[in-house]
Amino acid sequence: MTGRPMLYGAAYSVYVRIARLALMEKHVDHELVPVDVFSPEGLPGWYRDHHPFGRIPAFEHDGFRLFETTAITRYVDEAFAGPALQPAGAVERAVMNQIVALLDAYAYRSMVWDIYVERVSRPREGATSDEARIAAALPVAETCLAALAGLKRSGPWLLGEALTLADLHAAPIFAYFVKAGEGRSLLACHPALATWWERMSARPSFAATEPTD
Ligand SMILES: N[C@@H](CCC(=O)N[C@@H](CS)C(=O)NCC(=O)O)C(=O)O
Repeated sequence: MTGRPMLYGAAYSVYVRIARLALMEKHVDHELVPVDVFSPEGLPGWYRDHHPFGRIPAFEHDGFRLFETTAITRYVDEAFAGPALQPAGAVERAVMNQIVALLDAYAYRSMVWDIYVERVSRPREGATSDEARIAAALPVAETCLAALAGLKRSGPWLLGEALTLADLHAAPIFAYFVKAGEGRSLLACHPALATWWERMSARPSFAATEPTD
C-alpha cells in the first residue's frame, strides 16, 4: 500500500498536463498542489526544495521526490499498476523516446511559445505579436510535424495499437498549437496526425486536464 502521489504545478502548463495525463491514464489517485510559476509574487520559497530550477512540475511519492517530466512519467508508468504506457520492444521504445525527445527539443518552443503565445496569447493580453518570431518558427513546426508523421506507426496512436508516453507528451503541445490559425493549417497537411489529434483530444483524461484559464 503506497501513499497518494503529489504533483506540484498549474493546469496551464504543458509539462504539468503531460504528467497529469500519465497519472490519469494509469488510474493513479493523486493531488495537484498549486504552484504558479508565472505568479507576480514569484515562486514560494519552499518550492526550490522540490525543483532546483524553479520549473513545473515536481512530483513526490512516499517521500521520493522527482523533477523533469520524462522522469516523472516513466516512474509513474513503472511504479503503478494499470495499462503499460511504454512499449516492451526495444525498437518501439526507442521510437517513443525519440518522439518525446524531439518534442522537448524542437516542438515545445516553436509550437507553443513562438506560435501559440505570439499569435493567440499575447494579443489577448493587449500586446502585439512578434511576426518575425512566428515566421521563423513555422518551418521548425513544419519539420516537427513531418518528423512525427514519418515516425507514426499505423493504428490509432503514435506507436500503433497502444497509447504510450509519446501520445501524452505530444497532446498538450498540440492543444496550444491548434489554437493558432497557422497551427491548424499546418496540421491539416498531415491527415494521419490530424486524425490522431482528434482521437487523442477526445480521451477523458484529456478533457479532465483541460486548463480553465
Ligand atoms: N524540462 C522540464 C521543463 C518544464 C518546464 O519548462 N515547465 C514550464 C511550464 S510548461 C515552466 O516551468 N516554465 C517556467 C519558466 O520557464 O520559468 C520538464 O520536463 O519538466
